[in-house]
Amino acid sequence: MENDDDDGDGTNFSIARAVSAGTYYVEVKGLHSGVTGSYTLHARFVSGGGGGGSSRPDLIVQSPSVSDNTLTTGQSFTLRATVRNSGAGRSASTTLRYYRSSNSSISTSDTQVGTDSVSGLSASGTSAESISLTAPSSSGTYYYGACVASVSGESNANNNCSTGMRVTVSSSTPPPPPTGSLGACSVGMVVRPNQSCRISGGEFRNIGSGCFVYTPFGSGTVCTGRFNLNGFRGTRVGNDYRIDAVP
Ligand SMILES: [Ca+2]
Ligand SMILES: [Ca+2]
Repeated sequence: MENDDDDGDGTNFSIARAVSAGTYYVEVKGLHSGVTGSYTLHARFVSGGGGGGSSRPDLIVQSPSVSDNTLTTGQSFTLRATVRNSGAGRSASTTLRYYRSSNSSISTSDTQVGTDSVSGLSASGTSAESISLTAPSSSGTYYYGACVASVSGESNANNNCSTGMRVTVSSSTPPPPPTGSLGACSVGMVVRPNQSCRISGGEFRNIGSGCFVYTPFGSGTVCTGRFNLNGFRGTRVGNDYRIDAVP
C-alpha cells in the first residue's frame, strides 16, 4: 500500500495512510541486502480524521417503524428509526429529523414533525431513536420517516433519509350520544335518535342516521330497515326505530 525510506527525521522512514477497519502489516527491510540491525517501530492511530477518502463517516437511517399503522385521527403512536454510521470514520454528533410525507419517499422537504439528537458514532456504530407522535386530524394515508443531518466529512450525504412507513388514518368514532333511556323496551315503543331502551342483557340504542347498537350482541353498529335479533324485532321509520316484538 505504501513504500517509504526516508520521509521521517534523520534516517527514519514515515508513512501516513488512511485505512478502513482491518488488519495491516508493516514490513521493515534494510536498504542494502545482507545488512542487519535493530530498529524501533512507532505507530500512531488517529480515528476519524476526515481527510482521507476511506476514513470518512457516512450516516444512513435504517429500519423505520411505527407502533401502529392503522390510526384514528389524533391517536398517539411511536415512530422509530436507527441511525447507522456505515462509513469508516467516526461521525460527529448531529440531528435526526422526523417527517410526515404524502408519498413513500421521505425527504427534508416533507413536513417536519420532530427532532432528536444523535451522538457521535464510531464506524459501524448505531443509535436507536424514537419519538411519540400524534396522528393528523384529517383522515387519509400518510408516510412517516426520518432524515439525519449530514456531518463534517460525510462521504455520501444523499443517503441520509429512511424509507417512508405507510400509515392509514381514519376518523375517530364520535362519542356515544347522551342517554335518553325510555326504560324497558316494549312493543310499539318508538326509539328516536339518542334514545335507548333496556333489553335483557343490555340495551337497544338508536345512535342516529338510521343506525342502532344492540349491546347483547356486542358493540357493532347496525343500520337496517327491519331487524330480528333472536326474536327482538323492530322496524326503521325514518331515523326512528319502532319496537315490534320483545322476546
Ligand atoms: Ca450518508
Ligand atoms: Ca415525500
